[in-house]
Amino acid sequence: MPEIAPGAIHYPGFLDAAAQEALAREIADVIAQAPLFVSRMPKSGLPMSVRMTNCGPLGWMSDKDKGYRYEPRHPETGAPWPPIPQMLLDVWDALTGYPKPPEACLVNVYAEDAKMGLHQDRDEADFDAPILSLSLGADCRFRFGGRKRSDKTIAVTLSSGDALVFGGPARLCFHGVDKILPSMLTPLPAPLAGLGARVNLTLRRVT
Ligand code: MD3
Ligand code: FE
Repeated sequence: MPEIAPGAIHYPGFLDAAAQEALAREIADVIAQAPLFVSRMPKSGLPMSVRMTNCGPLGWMSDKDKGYRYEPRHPETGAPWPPIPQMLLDVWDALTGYPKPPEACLVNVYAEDAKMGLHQDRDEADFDAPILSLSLGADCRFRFGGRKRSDKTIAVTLSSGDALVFGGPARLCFHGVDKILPSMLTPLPAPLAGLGARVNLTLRRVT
């Protein structure tokens, strides 16, 4: 398990093919209950290129007027987010060992041309808890830097089934997704096929 930076541990292929398919079924269920939506940048109102939804007590979203935040309900249906699937709670326990369960699981769906600019995750009240990320489908070029935007960055390829845990000094490091890599080799598992090229799940404590 290479530590890509202090506090950032990469578990390549943590989920085998059967576990990836089981997870894809769970996430397809989540999307059926909480449809994918597009968040917008604060102030400019420009749409993000990633489509998203959430499960868990709280979900991350952003719009023009109120900006980045967590909400207990879907912005379009008004329904509470569906629960976090048990298999994700089990992965959280296994990889983070954190004594409290995740409160938010953000589901990011990337089309082949989607990306995510360099940013910090700082919309949470609790920076002590780690963040867990799981990837499905196409590889991506993930970028990881330091606590300042201008710090040196490294590129890491994330592949289907990979897990990453960001704790301690890595929790507030800048990161983003430069690009999705050609997806012909690793399509999304069947339950998610057609929605995009890559899915990333990010589990967090919020309060
Ligand atoms: C490092 N998602 O949703 S996952 C995000 O692939 C986000 O969808 C990306 O960045 C994605 O905020 C990257 C890896 C990740 C997630 C959260 C982090 C890396 C992180 C938080 C702190 C440091
Ligand atoms: Fe992030």
